[in-house]
Amino acid sequence: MARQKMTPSEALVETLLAEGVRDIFGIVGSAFMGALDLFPAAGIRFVPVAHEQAAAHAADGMARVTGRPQVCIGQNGPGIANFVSAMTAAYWAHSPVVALTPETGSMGIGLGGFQELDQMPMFAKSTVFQVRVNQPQRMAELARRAFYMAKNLNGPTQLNIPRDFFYGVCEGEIYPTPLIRRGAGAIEDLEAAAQLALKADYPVIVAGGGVSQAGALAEVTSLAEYLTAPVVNSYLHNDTFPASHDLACGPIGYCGSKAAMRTIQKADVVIALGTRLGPFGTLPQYDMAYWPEKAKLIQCDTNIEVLDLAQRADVYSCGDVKAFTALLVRRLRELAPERPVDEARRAGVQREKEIWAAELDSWSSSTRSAPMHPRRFHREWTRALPVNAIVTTDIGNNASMINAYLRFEGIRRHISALSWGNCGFAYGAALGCKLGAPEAPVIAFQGDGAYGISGVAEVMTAVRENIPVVAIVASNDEWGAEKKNQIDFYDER
Ligand SMILES: Cc1ncc(C[n+]2csc(CCOP(=O)(O)OP(=O)(O)O)c2C)c(N)n1
Ligand SMILES: [Mg+2]
Repeated sequence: MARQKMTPSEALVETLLAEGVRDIFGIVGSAFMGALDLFPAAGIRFVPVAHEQAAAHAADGMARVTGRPQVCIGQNGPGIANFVSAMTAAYWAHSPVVALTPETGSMGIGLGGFQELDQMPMFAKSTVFQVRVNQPQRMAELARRAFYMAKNLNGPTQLNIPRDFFYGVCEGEIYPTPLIRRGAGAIEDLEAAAQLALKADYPVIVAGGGVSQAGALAEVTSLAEYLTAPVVNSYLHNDTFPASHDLACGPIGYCGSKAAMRTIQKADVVIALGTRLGPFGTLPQYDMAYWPEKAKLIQCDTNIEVLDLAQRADVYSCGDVKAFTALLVRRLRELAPERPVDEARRAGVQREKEIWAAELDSWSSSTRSAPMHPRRFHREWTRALPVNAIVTTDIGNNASMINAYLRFEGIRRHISALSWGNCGFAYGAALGCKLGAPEAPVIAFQGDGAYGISGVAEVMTAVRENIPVVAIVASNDEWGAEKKNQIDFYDER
């Protein structure tokens, strides 16, 4: 589209359309009526929620299942302030949420009028890019920039708009933002990775969230099969390798799979794909310090800021996980075309999995029915999940316990609060997941405490907007995870 005269509200809405946005989550407010008024004509569905936190979680959930930027909007001041926690969840998840944040009118900024708050500082640490529309004429350009940065820096962005700047006349050019390909990273790094992987006695792959985001499952599977390398999922990313695969060991980290942790303990080379290897995800578990400190480490991630962060590696590659892994496999096949399957290693993995399955089973077989033992409950409901189900998970004792039970066969299925760890994530995120993947059954799993923070109110949203998600609430009448701290460390007070 060539440059055209339009209102800034039109420029914004046209930009949203160019980016493929069809749903926007938020709560109505006088600050953005001009844009809101255009949504129906543009075919954009405005999904009103009960609390703005859920709007940002829904945009995040939708972004994570679609892989495309998604949008939330709210009233200046108190509405926008309610986004903060959810935006931070999206930030640590590298999820492209674009927050449209109308603010006090340009002529009133600083006067202490109605609903005033400087809205930039509070998102400074939870966005990859922020911009204030400083001239209404720049609406299309800056809105486009917010999408460009969300897509290419893999994280939430903020477009802050003085509320009077929705009106008037501007000239804008509308076109979709490009996705800049990263490629496989530097060829030298790829070669070093191939040499290291080839020499490994016991290579183990850590499949992080980046495997989902890059759509790299086929490539990671080829790499695992070529090397006969067991694969562990990073913490709260149980969907980054098919659970039924021979070489799948399940997740490391809090309440994860002992088979995964015992397996990675044996590694002499770890290939970390799309993970920052955050400290919370490698902490000792089940009294086991499983992280192989002496192993050589290869780390590939598209986000340069997560390399050399929590773990020092021997080979780094800043590249797209899919492209990197594909080329790594190709290079390995060149170097050693006839590499046989390591049957002993495969059998060893099988054995670890059987031992862990039997142990988990023994914890989960209580026959008591009222109240049912939580582990029995978790085993039963996770077994009943359809194979294409998407599960959003919250934070709490039960939400953590299910890490050992949740199995997925495909990517973009396990959508969790991750290291932000906020109670109240699951239900709002599930609303967005359902709109992003309408064919999939979507289950929001949380404790009763977390459900009270956000879920209960958002049931009104789900019913009114006809967004059929299933809430599973582990109701134990307690903030269980914190009660556990009081029991364990405060003499049961
Ligand atoms: C927003 C927020 N507030 C408080 C906490 C601290 N916290 C962590 S787990 C937890 C208890 C969760 O209780 P519930 O959802 O009922 O799950 P349960 O542990 O009982 O399974 C709390 C309060 C948090 N993580 N996030
Ligand atoms: Mg509880």
